[in-house]
Amino acid sequence: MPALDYYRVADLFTPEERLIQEEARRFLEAEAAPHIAQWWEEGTFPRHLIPRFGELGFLGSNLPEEYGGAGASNVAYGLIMYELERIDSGLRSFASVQSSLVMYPIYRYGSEERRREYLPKLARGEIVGCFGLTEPDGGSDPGSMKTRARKDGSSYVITGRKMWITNGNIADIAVIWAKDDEGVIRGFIVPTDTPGFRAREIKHKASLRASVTSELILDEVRVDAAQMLPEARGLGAALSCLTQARYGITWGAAGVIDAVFHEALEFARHRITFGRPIAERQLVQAKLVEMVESHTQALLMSWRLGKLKDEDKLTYAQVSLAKRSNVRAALQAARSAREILGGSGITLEYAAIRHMLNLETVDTYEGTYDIHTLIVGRDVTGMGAF
Ligand code: TGC
Ligand code: FAD
Repeated sequence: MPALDYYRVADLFTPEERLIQEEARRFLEAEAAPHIAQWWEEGTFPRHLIPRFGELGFLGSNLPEEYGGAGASNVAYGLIMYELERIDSGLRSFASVQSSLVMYPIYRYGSEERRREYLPKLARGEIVGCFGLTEPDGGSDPGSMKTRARKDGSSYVITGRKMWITNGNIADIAVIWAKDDEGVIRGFIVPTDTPGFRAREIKHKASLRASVTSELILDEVRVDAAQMLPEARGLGAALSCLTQARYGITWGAAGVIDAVFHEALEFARHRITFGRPIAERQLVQAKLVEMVESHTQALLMSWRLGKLKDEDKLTYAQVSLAKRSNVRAALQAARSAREILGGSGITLEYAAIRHMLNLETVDTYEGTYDIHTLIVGRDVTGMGAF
């Protein structure tokens, strides 16, 4: 199935970017699409795909090759996220966390020794990382975190709890954000086999079921001071990682609209009611056109953000606008597709309801819809309303 592309946005991609997208689609159609509904229903993440993601350059694709990245453009990175989320938000979440929330902070804020130690293994998918910022008392305001890192000789001793952590139970390392003795937020690379570190998987999710979500409990976890990210000082460092991940999510949301549009269109062409295919009905066409419209807007926004990012001109509020808009548009598209499918749409035989339920998480994590409204609101008025 060719990608939905009403305005020929792909003409703006380089040949290399188009090739990366085609290869990702070919692989995911063969290896993930036939099984994703089952993984989702069983509540399992396909761990066997992790090294394959590494081989294909899905992990840290926009980081330099000398650290194991693929040195690809930000648009190419986005297109990989588009293809992953076109299959399922859980697959994209895995890659987002590994690339933008684990590799990026180590690359951007880590010492040269830690970069060389961890980045190539993370890029190959030999080890898995997770990112612990959110705490049980409220994720929207991470500056109020309670986790503490007490300096003790040449070590830091970390105590606290992190909630809703993607990859938590399958991670070999966790990037943990904690306040030091001066109350400054610092980032630490914590091997998950360190005594005092525990991960508890969160079960019974009705969303993002093909993804591992965990609570992390750190009880006097002692790490060498060399595990700290020396250049990360203050909340802004942690938030800068979110900007990278949110950028990828804007592309992933467009991928979902592509998936649910094609599914709904195919169904509508063949579903006969009152003697005619429902695709001939104006009310059904209106829903399909809204999907094409929101996909076109989402793709153009993401592509423009990618170019601004390549030119180092991107602001985090610009990313917030697209995260907010593209994810909400994808959620609406998935709901409309589910509606077009009628009763069939409530089964996992079709992807619409799985995407719809996944997107309830995507609309909330990485900053809720309302928090992104307030981020852009502050940017345009100069007045914070948090
Ligand atoms: P505030 O005063 O706004 O910011 C503190 C400093 O940070 C700077 N900053 C950013 N820098 C880069 N990127 C961003 N996105 C930034 N946002 C803010 C800011 O300029 C400031 O710098 P400086 O030099 O002046 O100190 O801090 P605040 O405490 O008022 O918080 C503001 C707020 C609400 C925007 C922020 O806390 C926020 O974004 N909250 C939402 C939290 C969130 O998104 N959590 C996500 C957790 S990770 C996750 O969900 C992973 S899901 C898996 C997946 O990605 O697939
Ligand atoms: P709260 O912050 O308690 O917000 C509750 C409600 O209040 C929301 O509707 C919010 O918009 C609203 N609200 C809050 N403050 C304001 C305000 N000032 N004005 C108006 N409304 C407001 N976090 C990580 O650190 N790492 C991960 O890997 C990760 N993965 C996740 C995976 C899943 C499946 C989920 C569900 C979450 C994940 N998160 C992760 C956490 C996620 O980022 C948080 O859930 C999110 O930031 C919201 O925090 P909260 O759930 O505590 O809601």
